[in-house]
Amino acid sequence: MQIDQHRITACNEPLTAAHQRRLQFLRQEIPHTEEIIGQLTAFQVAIPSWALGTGGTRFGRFPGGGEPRSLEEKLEDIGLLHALNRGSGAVSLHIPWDIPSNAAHIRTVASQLGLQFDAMNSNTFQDQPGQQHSYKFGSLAHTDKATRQQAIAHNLEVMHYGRELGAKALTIWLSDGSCFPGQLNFRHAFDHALESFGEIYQALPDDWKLFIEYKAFEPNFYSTTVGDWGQSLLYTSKLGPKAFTLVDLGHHLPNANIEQIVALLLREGKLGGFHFNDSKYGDDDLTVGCIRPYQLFLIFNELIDGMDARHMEHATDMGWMIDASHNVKDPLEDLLQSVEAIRIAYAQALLVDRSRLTAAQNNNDTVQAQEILQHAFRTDVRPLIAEARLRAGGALDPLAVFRKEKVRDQLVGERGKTTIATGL
Ligand code: AOS
Ligand code: ZN
Ligand code: ZN
Repeated sequence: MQIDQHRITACNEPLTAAHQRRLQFLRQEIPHTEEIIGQLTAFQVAIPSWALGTGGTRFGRFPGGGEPRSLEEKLEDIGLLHALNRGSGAVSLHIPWDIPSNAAHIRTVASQLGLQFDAMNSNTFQDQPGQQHSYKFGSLAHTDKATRQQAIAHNLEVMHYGRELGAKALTIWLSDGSCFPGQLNFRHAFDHALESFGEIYQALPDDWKLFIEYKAFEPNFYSTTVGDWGQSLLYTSKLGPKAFTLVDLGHHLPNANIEQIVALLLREGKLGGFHFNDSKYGDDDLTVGCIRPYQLFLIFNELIDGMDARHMEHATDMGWMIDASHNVKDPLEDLLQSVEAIRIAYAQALLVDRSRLTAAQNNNDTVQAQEILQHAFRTDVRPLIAEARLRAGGALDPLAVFRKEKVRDQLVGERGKTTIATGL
């Protein structure tokens, strides 16, 4: 299904006067609203193909119905989100869950919906039917060379599909590690992973980037072979200029200072992409900004500071992706909330008065530095985001339109109640 543009316009109509009033107020408060609206319009967040169905935990899964049954239907879902919020015009695919049997057709479907292909994701954390060597004890870092070769070949295959679709990056999240002390030799595991990454890197097209994602634990619970940003940075530094570290917000040990990690990776020119989500404990699947919106703002504050220092384009010089999928919400409503939270944090960070902040820092005026940051964080920037959406043809209130138009009911009608998103 697609949402009729006229329906979006009709839903916007009764909200327009109040929106204009709020926007007008902000214009008086903030000198550069037009610039911020322009930056928001350019800023697109990629939706992961695996977030369109209900996630679940190892204790159960409660699918809500109407979930996409094919890659086309996954793109259709993201097209729905993008039509509403005009901020999720990209998709991050996963192989083998999303093998494009007809890449030309998939490209056409995506371009009709205004969607680009962001980073491709490989999967050597599961065994696939008919696979020769098991990944039970690892893949790219396995002790057995034949298993490593099989995992390398899989990553080359993912790049092949990505090239056919016009993607420009490969994300490797390597789940290899150990569950018990003594299970593996850390040094050998590192060497094996590095050698395997090296072979993949050699095959990477010149205009592609390789993202190495780190994660502290899960599925391994004693050691992870790419366990933190230091380890990822070691690999990406040794590999070369096309290799970058990817930060998934949920992959740190509790209370890690992610904004400082971001600042230093950017300083080294080695931050390539993001997986946004939120968490309270040790998970990586809650809606972006639902638990720690201030941390998200502080991360964006460092992103802008660091990217501007390197003359990077906010919209295009970083892979902006969501990575979250859980058990209780409608996945599409959840994604609308996540995209909104990301854009709010971005806009708030654009408000920070950087010259005053630098002056406060140089004068060691701790109080003033905090005031400057919190002033930006406490500004309600939602009218700017709504205006960016409105100008691009989107909804003033995407969630309200989603509910008013009964999008989920329509999807259930088309696809059935018991469909299960492929791959989940
Ligand atoms: C796993 O925890 C990582 O966040 C991955 O980035 C991702 O969820 C996975 O690759 C999905 O296929
Ligand atoms: Zn991730
Ligand atoms: Zn994760």
